[in-house]
Amino acid sequence: MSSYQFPETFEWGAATAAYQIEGAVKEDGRKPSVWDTFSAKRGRTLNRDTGAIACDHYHRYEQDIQLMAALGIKHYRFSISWCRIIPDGRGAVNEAGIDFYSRLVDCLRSYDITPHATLFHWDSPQALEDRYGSWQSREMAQDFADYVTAVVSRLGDRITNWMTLNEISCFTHMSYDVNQTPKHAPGTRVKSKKQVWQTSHHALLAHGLGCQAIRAVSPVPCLISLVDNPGITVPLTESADDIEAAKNAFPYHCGNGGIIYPAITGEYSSQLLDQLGNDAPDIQVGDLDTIHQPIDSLGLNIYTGAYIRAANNSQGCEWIDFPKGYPAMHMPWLQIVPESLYWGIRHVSETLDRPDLPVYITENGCAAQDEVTRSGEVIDSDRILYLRQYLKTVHRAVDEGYPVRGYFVWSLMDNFEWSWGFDRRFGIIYIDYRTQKRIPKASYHWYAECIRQNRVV
Ligand code: GBH
Repeated sequence: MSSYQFPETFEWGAATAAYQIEGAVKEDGRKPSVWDTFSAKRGRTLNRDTGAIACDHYHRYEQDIQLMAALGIKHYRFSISWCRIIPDGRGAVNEAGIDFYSRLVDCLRSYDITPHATLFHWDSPQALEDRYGSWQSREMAQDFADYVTAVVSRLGDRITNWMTLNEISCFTHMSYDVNQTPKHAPGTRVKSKKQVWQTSHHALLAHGLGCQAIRAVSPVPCLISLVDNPGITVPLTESADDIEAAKNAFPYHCGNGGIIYPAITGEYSSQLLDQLGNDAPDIQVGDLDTIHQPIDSLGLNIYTGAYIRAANNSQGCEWIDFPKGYPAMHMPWLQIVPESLYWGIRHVSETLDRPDLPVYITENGCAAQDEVTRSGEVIDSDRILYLRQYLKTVHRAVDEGYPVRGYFVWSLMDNFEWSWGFDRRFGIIYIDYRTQKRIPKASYHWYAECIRQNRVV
């Protein structure tokens, strides 16, 4: 019948993260995360914004869930805050913290919306930063697993879709750096690249131990996924040579070979290890087995891509710079490359030796310079333009038989955009931060129509 139709089973959703929306940072026993500490320091976030109040979702979740229901999504991806559950990072469980997520989940389920919970979206407990430098220490992996045990044993009767860690590189390689002050919390200068790779290795161990903990304590069968933001290599033309070049470039790009490869294949990619030499992390006996746990799906967060073409050099490929004036959305890194979704799904499926592994787009979306009109609307036709083009390439992947199961737009609502504070808006719902009023944008209404018709409109 109509074009761009998705299968009936396709899962439409929206995503958020705890520190970016909840606020209420001192309530019900929560203690600081590294992002509270970092954003309170001068010069770390734009306008010195912090997540102290953010969207006040902690108090307004019912209203937000009503907006999800009106949108028509049946799947909601959110994250759980470690420092609400175990405020000191290790030790006593704060039942009041559990209660918040329990209420949230019950409310979601009363609207027939399936919860997909991310167990860690960058907000490490400050207490563990003070104790041993958080991800610099191997101890962080076991503390994470203990926190996971606390959550899953209490909420696992009602949450059956678990995501371990969101975008390992963003809270390791963007948080610990040798040459500059890192843009992400805790913002630690370290002496060597090897130390940086050690932090992501510890995060991989946390993923592995976290998976084991979930399987051990979940009271019912559940699904586990790892969420990553691989750099996506897109063939400049779709000639056979450029496609081959883009595929070969994939394990080299942005450390892909050091995050999803070990998690899915049990090995750091050989290309990456050659590149790293002495900067490679120390890997203890058994680590790769711990990291390489069976998972049920891979979540991909994709916003943009890099164009690649075939070349006569040792790697057989060339990275193409974006020309001046290339279309981009409201972030310096957010060039519009719609095919990045299609190629992300395809490269994962073809290069990780797991062609059947289900894939979700766990984040895709963009920042735009939204303004409220006199009549009180936000008409973000630019975001619709972006989303429509990207979704069409997800459809292409479905059409060609790649195992892509669902799509979560980033984000349900405008929120604390990390070092950019509230200056950048990624939501399909506008937040007026002075009044906390929610205004569904035009893109919200457009997305509702896609969901209703189960196709890209
Ligand atoms: C996601 O990360 C996050 O999961 C989410 O919390 C966030 O709100 C959303 O994106 C929007 O940013 O500054 O040139 O070094 C996206 C992955 C990885 C994209 C780091 C930007 C930095 C490029 N991001 N990357 S640069």
